[in-house]
Amino acid sequence: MSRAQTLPKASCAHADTLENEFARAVITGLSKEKKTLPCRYFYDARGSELFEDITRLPEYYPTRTETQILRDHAADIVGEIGDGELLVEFGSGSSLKTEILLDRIASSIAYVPIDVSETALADAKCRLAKRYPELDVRPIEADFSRAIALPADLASRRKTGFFPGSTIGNLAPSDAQSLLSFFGRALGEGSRLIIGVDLKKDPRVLIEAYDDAAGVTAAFNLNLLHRINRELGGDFDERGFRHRALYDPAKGRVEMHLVSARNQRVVICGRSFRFRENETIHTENSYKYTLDQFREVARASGWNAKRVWTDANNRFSVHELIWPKTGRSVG
Ligand code: SAH
Ligand code: AVI
Repeated sequence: MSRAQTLPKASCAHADTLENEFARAVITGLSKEKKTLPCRYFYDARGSELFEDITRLPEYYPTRTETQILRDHAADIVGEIGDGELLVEFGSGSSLKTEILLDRIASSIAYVPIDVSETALADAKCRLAKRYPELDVRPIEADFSRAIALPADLASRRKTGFFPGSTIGNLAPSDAQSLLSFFGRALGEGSRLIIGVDLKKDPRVLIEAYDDAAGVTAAFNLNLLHRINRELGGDFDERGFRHRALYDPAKGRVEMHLVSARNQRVVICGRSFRFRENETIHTENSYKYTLDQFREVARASGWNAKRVWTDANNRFSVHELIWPKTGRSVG
């Protein structure tokens, strides 16, 4: 019998299928020698709000920089999107960057935002409906790494994928490669993917971006403990953990951790977890690439790298990838 099946349902207040998945992920992650929690669970309603606050922080350069790149090159980026096409966005969040593209698309298209955050999808759909009354918006609340059923009436359309925000950086390069292959197969032959990728830079800039002075990123990280308390009946004491961000130059990634301030025990779903003082829960990786490193991941996943746009300071990149028409095999 798997761990998931042995979870005591009664102690998990709202144990429907998705939350059982959450419970399974939390119990598996906290049972490891080096404790981890998957970063996709940051994005409950409060987490999605906190992420939007992060995007407006002076230290968090990625959103500002990518937005400017998209604005500067919008005409080139949307250039080929024609009538009847489908724009599929992975991890769409607020869909604010999408508006930069939509403002440039003259044709009648359909837009499929995919996200795990129900509230982010609902807010975005409501705003887009007002701003673009003609746009056919079909949100999908799902994990983009799982099989995604596109609406049947839209599935045969020519597709452009949009994956901004450097969310790809939250996966290890080998997982990023698999995810990109999966997107290629899902979008189909001849499709394009416009993907935002954060670039390697001075580690001090990186650390500040993930450990801002106002403590918003700390609140975003700690919110995961509130979510566990609320949805899984956990008894985390937020004051018992501190936010930490570090840059590992060998791995080329920013890591976020929650550091236990003391020896303590926490009960979740009826299970007890022991934390030593200074022991950490590793909650997120944010990999940074050079242009060539990312092109190599894209190439290995089966995509052809076409154009790339960057800002003047080479902080961030937006790549255009093409999924080949020949049906070549990918590993
Ligand atoms: N694309 C937006 C939001 C980036 S934040 C931007 O560029 O600003 C990352 C978004 O991806 C969040 O909205 C989060 O809910 C979503 N997300 C993270 N992991 C996901 C997954 N596995 N499946 C679907 N959505 C995911
Ligand atoms: C969504 N993702 C790319 C963000 C990042 O920069 O890794 C999430 C984030 N974590 C801390 N701040 C922002």
